[in-house]
Amino acid sequence: ISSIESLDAALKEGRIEAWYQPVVRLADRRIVGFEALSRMVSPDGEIISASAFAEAAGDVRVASVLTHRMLSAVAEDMRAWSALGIDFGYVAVNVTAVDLRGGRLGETLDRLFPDERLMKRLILEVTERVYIGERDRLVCEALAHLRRRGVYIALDDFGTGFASLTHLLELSVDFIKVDQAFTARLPDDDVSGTIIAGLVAIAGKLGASVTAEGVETDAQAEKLLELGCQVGQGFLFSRGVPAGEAARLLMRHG
Ligand code: G
Ligand code: G
Ligand code: MN
Ligand code: NA
Repeated sequence: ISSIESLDAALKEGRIEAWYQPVVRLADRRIVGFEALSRMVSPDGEIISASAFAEAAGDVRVASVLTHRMLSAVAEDMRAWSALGIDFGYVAVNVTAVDLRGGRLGETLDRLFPDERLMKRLILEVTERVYIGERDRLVCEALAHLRRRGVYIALDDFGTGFASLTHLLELSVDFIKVDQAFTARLPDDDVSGTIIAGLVAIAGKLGASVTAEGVETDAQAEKLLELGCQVGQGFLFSRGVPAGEAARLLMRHG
């Protein structure tokens, strides 16, 4: 059974859940938001991480169904947290080029987030892998349009894709998420550190901010702060957790 077929089946059977990895302010480790990560519940109850079906997630046939499922789960969780008076900050949802080229994301968001205040807590995280051509007009226009509606845009896995700096010329983004490959080389690797400090400077000029991914050690977190990077996520703080656990984390140190 291919991963596309099993993702397709899981979506039809309601076995895809949104889990949440905290994003923290490095200075005091307070939670400023979450990245929603999809998890598949296998028929025998095992939790399967998105890396096992990442390729399937980009398939034209299932991508928009997965994105819709994640956005509606996130909308529901945001409403529940709000109703409890919990300040969850921002929630980032991963989207693909397929979603952006489809041109329907704006309407979907209007339907799922009728409350504008909640829509303004949403970040769409676009991985560079999605850019096929050097200039993808449809993708650029879709992002600009969504941003005008008040949704924030993050460039995911920054620094690993093809011509990543080119994207900064063509897209307006709010967050740049530095790929974990750079964080992994900290604190000692000078090249990695210089690249991160450079990105912080570039982001500053663009009115964007940098989030470091894959923070696993205290030494990395301290080095990131030294380099001017204020926000991070990674196993040092927390793995992705179910919505109920995310709420408990917020109440404990949110
Ligand atoms: O959480 P995990 O390490 O399994 O994620 C693996 C990859 O899958 C990451 O690159 C992540 O961006 C991607 N991913 C996680 N959730 C989603 C999702 O809901 N949609 C898409 N398109 N990609 C996702
Ligand atoms: O590509 P994307 O950034 O969406 O991927 C997020 C993925 O990275 C998730 O699968 C998540 O489980 C994984 N991840 C999150 N934090 C860490 C970390 O500290 N170390 C490593 N190795 N992976 C991480
Ligand atoms: Mn991501
Ligand atoms: Na990433």
